[in-house]
Amino acid sequence: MRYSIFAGGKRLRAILVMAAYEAFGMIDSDEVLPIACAVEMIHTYSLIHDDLPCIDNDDYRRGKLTNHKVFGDAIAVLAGDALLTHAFWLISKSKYKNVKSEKIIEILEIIGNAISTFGMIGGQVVDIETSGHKITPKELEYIHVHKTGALLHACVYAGALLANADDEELSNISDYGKNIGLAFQIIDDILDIEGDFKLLGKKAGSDIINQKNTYPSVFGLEKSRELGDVLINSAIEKAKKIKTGGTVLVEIANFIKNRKF
Ligand code: GRG
Repeated sequence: MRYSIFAGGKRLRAILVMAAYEAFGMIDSDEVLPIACAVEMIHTYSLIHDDLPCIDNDDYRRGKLTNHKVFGDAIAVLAGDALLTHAFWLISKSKYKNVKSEKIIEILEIIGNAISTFGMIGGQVVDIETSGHKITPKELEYIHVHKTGALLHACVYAGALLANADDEELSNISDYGKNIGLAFQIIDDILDIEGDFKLLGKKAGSDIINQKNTYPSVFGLEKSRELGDVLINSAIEKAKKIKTGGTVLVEIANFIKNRKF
């Protein structure tokens, strides 16, 4: 668990929870940190499992050997399971940081749903089952929105919920999350073709080896970049609507667009 969680990574999901929370004028890091850490644990679990020989069979992640390469498949499966479980325990412990139980339940609902069969796992299943087959743009969007976008969306939504954002603000942040979520995976697809091992911390080209359907394989590189840009611009528009301060969310959207890792 420690090997993979402290292997590095951008900490984007934790940052999104905190940025959304702070966008609504909140600054109590004690309250938001358990949720931010929990989503990183969930994300790291998904990476450990995704790298397994039975899924993507990758040797490097975050610039280091993948978990199963160091500890073996059985411990890698269990490290992922334990990180996932630990995350929910950590969120429940927010009650000691004076977060109201009803708020904790709302956050559990949004994160639980995002990584369930209705979210990340559902997207991953369709991704695996359609590998090597021709799919429609709609099916591809389903995969990306669920496999990657759902957790990113849940991060900003959970931060906003914790900050007591009202319905209109929740709707804006939700659109922001959906847009950056899909854009993030489109850009990930592009980096899997053009990325550099030293910056990415993992080998590029894994999608082609695993016969994955990606935005570049369905739309071509140029069109994929355009689609990513449209989504990022829509996200920025929504962030700018947050009266209390969406500047950091705008910067994160731009970071996602320009990232090289
Ligand atoms: C249950 C066996 C089993 C497998 C499930 C849940 C799962 C496998 C896979 C989830 C899908 C997944 C891993 C999507 C990839 C999302 C993605 C683009 C990850 C890379 O995120 P970054 O770039 O990584 O933010 P860092 O290392 O910076 O945190």
